[in-house]
Amino acid sequence: MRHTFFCIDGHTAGNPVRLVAGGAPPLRGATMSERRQDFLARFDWIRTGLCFEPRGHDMMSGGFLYPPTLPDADVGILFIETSGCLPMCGHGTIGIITFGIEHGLIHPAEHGRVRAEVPAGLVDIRYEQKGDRVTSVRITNIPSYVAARGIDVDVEGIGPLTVDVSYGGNFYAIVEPQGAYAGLDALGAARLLDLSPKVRAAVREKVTPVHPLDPTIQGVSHVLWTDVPKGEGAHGRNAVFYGDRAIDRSPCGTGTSARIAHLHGTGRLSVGERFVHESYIGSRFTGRIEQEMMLGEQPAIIPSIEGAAIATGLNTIWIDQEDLFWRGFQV
Ligand code: PYC
Repeated sequence: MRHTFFCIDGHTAGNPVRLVAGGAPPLRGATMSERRQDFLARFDWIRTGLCFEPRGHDMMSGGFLYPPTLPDADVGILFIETSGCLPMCGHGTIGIITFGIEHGLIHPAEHGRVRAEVPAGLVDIRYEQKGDRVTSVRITNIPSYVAARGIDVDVEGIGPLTVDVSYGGNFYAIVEPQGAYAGLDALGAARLLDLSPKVRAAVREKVTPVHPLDPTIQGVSHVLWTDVPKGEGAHGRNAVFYGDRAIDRSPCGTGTSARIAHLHGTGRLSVGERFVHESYIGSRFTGRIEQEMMLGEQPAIIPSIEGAAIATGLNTIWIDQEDLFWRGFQV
């Protein structure tokens, strides 16, 4: 049996976004969070088939559009990537909104504004358009907060590290320069890829953060290595590790949100301040703290992140069950 998926491929700040415009499976669930669980239980082969080799690669990510379940949302988004279905993905949202508006797949009630229901909550998005091009997308993200501080780990290959955990739509272990970690360039991509899963595993042994309002969102999934910026006008640089072998080519939207919450929580960034974040390859997102708030008992902030995406082409992808690798593979 052959399944057909009509995709718009592109990238946000260098990281891939595959918007699956045709072929989304019907999902059960009263919220996008419940639909995410349903997709993972019944249709995960679509994610692995579209994201893993031979149709994807280690960094592949994207998403599907659904009618929202919330009355004040314009669209629902389900994210897919190599590690699973993220509760929220910033670079993915920037790409999906850009391609969705440019190709007439999203019909917002108000021009220049999309309210998107993602599994982690409702995000308010403003976009700028010149002609048929969306040139910029700003996401007012879900509440972000510091989940744990001062976790000591001893990681083979780099030694002792003290890390914090912060939430920006996913839970991040945040590693600042210290001890044997002298910055991104001193380490290099190959060592980052080798060390990050070990850091993540060591942090997971010590702490399992659980979202205060949605217990299906739990556990450290990403590692964010921080550094001083390279370019003029930037305030920080990062490498975000996700999945099993990926370093985000973009500055990572949820990672930037988590980092902003972390800087705020440690007294280094105030409400209203901008934070220009550079990725490993030098692309940028501009973050800002919009407001402080409480998430249940948890002090949190609302961050915004702004960036741009560009489509690279249309892609009709077949997943044919006659194909030995119809579910995809990772080496
Ligand atoms: O932009 O939020 C993001 C993201 C998560 C994983 C890769 N990118």
